[in-house]
Amino acid sequence: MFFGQKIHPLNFDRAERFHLDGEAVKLSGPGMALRVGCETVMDGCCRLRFENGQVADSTQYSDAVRPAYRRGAVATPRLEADTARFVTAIGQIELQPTRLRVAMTEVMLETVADGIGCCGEALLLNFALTGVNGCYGLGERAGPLNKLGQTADFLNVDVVAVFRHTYARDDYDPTYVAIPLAILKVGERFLGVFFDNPHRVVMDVGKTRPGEFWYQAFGGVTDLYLLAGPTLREVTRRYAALTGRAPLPPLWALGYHQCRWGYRHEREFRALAEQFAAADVPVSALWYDIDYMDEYRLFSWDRLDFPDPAGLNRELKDAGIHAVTIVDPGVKREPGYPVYDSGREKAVFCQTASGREYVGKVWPGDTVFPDFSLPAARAWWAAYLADFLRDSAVDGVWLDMNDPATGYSRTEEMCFQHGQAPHERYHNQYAHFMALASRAACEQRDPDGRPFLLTRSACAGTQRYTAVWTGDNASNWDHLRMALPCSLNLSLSGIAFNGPDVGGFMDDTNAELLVRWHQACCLFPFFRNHSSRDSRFQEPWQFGPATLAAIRGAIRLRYRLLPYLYQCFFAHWRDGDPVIRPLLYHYDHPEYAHLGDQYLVGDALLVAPILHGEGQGPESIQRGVKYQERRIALPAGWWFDLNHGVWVQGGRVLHYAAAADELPLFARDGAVLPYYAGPLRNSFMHLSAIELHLFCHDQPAQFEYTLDDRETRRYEQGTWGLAQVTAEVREERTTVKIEESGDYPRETVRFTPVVYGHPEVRKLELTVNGRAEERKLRTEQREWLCRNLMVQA
Ligand code: MIG
Repeated sequence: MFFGQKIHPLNFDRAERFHLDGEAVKLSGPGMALRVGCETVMDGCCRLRFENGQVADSTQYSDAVRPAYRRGAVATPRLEADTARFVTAIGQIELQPTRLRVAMTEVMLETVADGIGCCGEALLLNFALTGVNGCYGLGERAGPLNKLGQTADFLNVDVVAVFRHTYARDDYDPTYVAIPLAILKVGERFLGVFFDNPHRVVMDVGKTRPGEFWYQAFGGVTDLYLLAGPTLREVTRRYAALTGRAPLPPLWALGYHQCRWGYRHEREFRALAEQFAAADVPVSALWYDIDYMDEYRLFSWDRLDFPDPAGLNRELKDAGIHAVTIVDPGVKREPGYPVYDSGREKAVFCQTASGREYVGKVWPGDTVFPDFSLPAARAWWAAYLADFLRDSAVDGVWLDMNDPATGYSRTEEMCFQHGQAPHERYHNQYAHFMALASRAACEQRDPDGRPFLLTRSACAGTQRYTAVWTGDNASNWDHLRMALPCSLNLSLSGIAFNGPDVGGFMDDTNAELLVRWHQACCLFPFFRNHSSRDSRFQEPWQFGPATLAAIRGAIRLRYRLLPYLYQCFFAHWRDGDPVIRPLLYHYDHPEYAHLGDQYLVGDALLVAPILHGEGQGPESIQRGVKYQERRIALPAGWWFDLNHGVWVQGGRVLHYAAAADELPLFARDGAVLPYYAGPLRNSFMHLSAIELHLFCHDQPAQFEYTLDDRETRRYEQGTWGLAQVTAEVREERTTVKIEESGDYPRETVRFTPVVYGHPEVRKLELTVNGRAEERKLRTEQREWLCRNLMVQA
C-alpha cells in the first residue's frame, strides 16, 4: 500500500434496482445494498446519507457538524418509473440505481453513468466535472490553489515521519489535516460538497481520469452535504455555519510569536525577552517546545533548567509576553508516574482489540495514549491540563503529535472505546477530541477568559476549539510559495485561524528567505517564527542589521494593523468569512481561478508578496538598490499603493518592483483600515484610540467596527457593539460619520480619521453619534505610515 492509492472504479459493484426503505431509498444488486436518505439541514444546505450495507455499524461517528444541524427535515423520496426524487431546500435531487443528479437553481451536479458503487465497505461516488473550472478547499494541502487535476488523501499523518526523505518537496499528500470539503467552481458559480466521514477517504479531482471527480471512502457512513452558492462567499459561510466558526482569540494571540525547538533553559527565555526589546521588535508570546519537560513527562517541568516556571512566566507577562507550552498526547508508560498511574486506574488509555494498553514509541520512550473519544478520558485530561496551566502560569496550549504520531510502533493497533472501536473510526478525529478536551481545560482554568490553542492535526469542525499551524515545512522558497495556497484553502475549509512556521522549520533558512517569509505572512491569521533544533537560528536579529530592519518592518506592520485583523476575526465569528481570502472570493476574473501567489486580508487589503530570491526570477537594480519584481493582478477599481503612496487603477496586471524591505500592499478604494498608532510594547495595546485610515477615490468608504472588551467571552452572549463608519472625500472636504449601536457602552474608543491620497483636502467634518466634533484633519499624501515604519525603522 502507498499513499494516494485508490480503488479502480471497475472494482465497485453497481446496483440494479431500488426500492423505498422507510424514508430512504435502497439501491441493491449483487454484492451491494446502499441506503440513501435525504434531509434539509438549513437554508441552502442538505444532506444525503449513504449507508453501505457492508459496513456493520451504520452510526455516524463524525463530530464535524454542529449539534444543531445533526438532525434535519427529512425529504421523503417520490418514486417514479426509474427515478427517486427528493425535493429539498437547494433544489431537486434525483437518484437512480447508479446515478445521482442534483439540480440547484444555479448549477447542476451529477454523477457519470455507473457513478455510484460499493466495494466491500468502500463507497464510490463519481461525479462528472462538466463545466467545472476550479476546485478549492480540501483542507490542508500542498500544491497549487486550484485543486482541479489533483488528488488528495484524507488521512492525518506526521508528514516528516512518513516523507522522511522528501519532506522538503512541495507536493506531499496526505498532510496532518483531513477535511473532505471540495468547493467546485462551475462556470462562474460555486457549490460545496462536504463528504462527512471520519474514515480515510480519497478524492481524485480529474487527475486519473480527466472529467471525473472520484470520492472514495474506505469505510464508515458518508454524509454528503450539498452547500449552495452561487458565490464562493456563500458556500464558505454555509460550511462555516454547518461545522462551526472559530471563537474569538485573545488579542495577544494575534501578535508575533517566537518559538524554536531547542530553547531549554530559563535564561534563554529571559535573554529572548531582552533581545526583542533591544532589537525594538514587539513579540506577544514565547513558546516552550518539548525540552521544558522532565524527561518528556507530560505536565512536568525540568526543575534544573526551570526552577520556577510560574515565576518566569509571570515575569515575562509583566513585560507583555505570554507563555505557550507544547503538550503532546503521549503519556510516559512508567509505573509510579502519577499521570500514568491515574490514567491506567481510570482506564482512559487506548487499547488494542484484545484489551491491552496500546503502546507506541515517541519522546518519552514507551508511551500510552489517552482515548479522547471517551468523555471520561477527556475529563481526566482536562483536570490535569487545567492544573498544569494554573500552576505554571501558562497562557496557551500547543497540541503536537496528535496525528497521532506513534513512532516505529504501527498506529493501526490503537483501538478506542476500551478496544471496542476500530482505529479508523477515530484516527482522523484524534486531534479533534484532544483539542476539545484541552479547550475544556482552558475554560476550567479561566471560565470567562478566551483560550488560545494551536494544533498540528485536525479534521472538519476542529476550528471550534483551536487554531491550526501547517506543520513541519522546510526553509526553502517552494515552501514559502506553498504557504499561500495552503493557508488560503485551509481558510476556505473552515479553519480561519491558521498559518505556517515562518522562516521554515526544517533545514537552514537564510536572510533573504527569512525576510520574504515574514513579509508574506505578516498579515496571516497566525504569525509564528519556528524552527527545528537541527537548523540554524532564525530569530529576527540573527542575520544582521539590514535583515533585522526589514523583518522589524513587517512585524510592526502587523501590530499597526492588529485592530484590523481583530475586526476580521470578529467578522469570521459572526459570518464565517475567512480572515485571508483568495482574490476569487470577491472578484470574478478567469485568471483568479488559479491565482495562489497573492491574497486579500478581509476585503480591504491586497497582499502580493515577493516569493522568489535573488537570481531566481525577475529583478533589477535601480540607483544602486536591488529590487525583486513580480506581476500583480489588480482587480477592477482604484487601489492605493501603500508603498509608493499613489492611487493606481486596477482591472489590469501591474509589473511591480519591491526592494528588500518592501511588501507590495494595496488598499481598496472604499476601504477603512483601523490602525493602532500608539507605542508598541509587546502585547500591551490599549485600543481606546484608533486611527481610521480612509481610502476614498471614487467610492465613499464604509466599515463596521465591532466594539467589545477583547478579553472575556461576554461577546458570546451578545455583549458587543458596532460603530458604523461612513466617509466621503469631495473636493476639499472629508465627511466622516460614526454611529454606534448595540450592547456596549458608547464612545469607549476615540476615532481619528486619516485621509489618504488627496493633497487637496483641507477640511474635516466629523460627526460622532449625531454630534459634530472638532478634530484636526490628518492626511497622508505620499507614503503610508506603515511603509515609513518598514523602511525607516
Ligand atoms: O518529533 O516538539 O511539528 O513543531 O518543534 C518532532 C518538537 C516533534 C514536531 C512539531 C514541531 C516541534 C517538534 N515536534
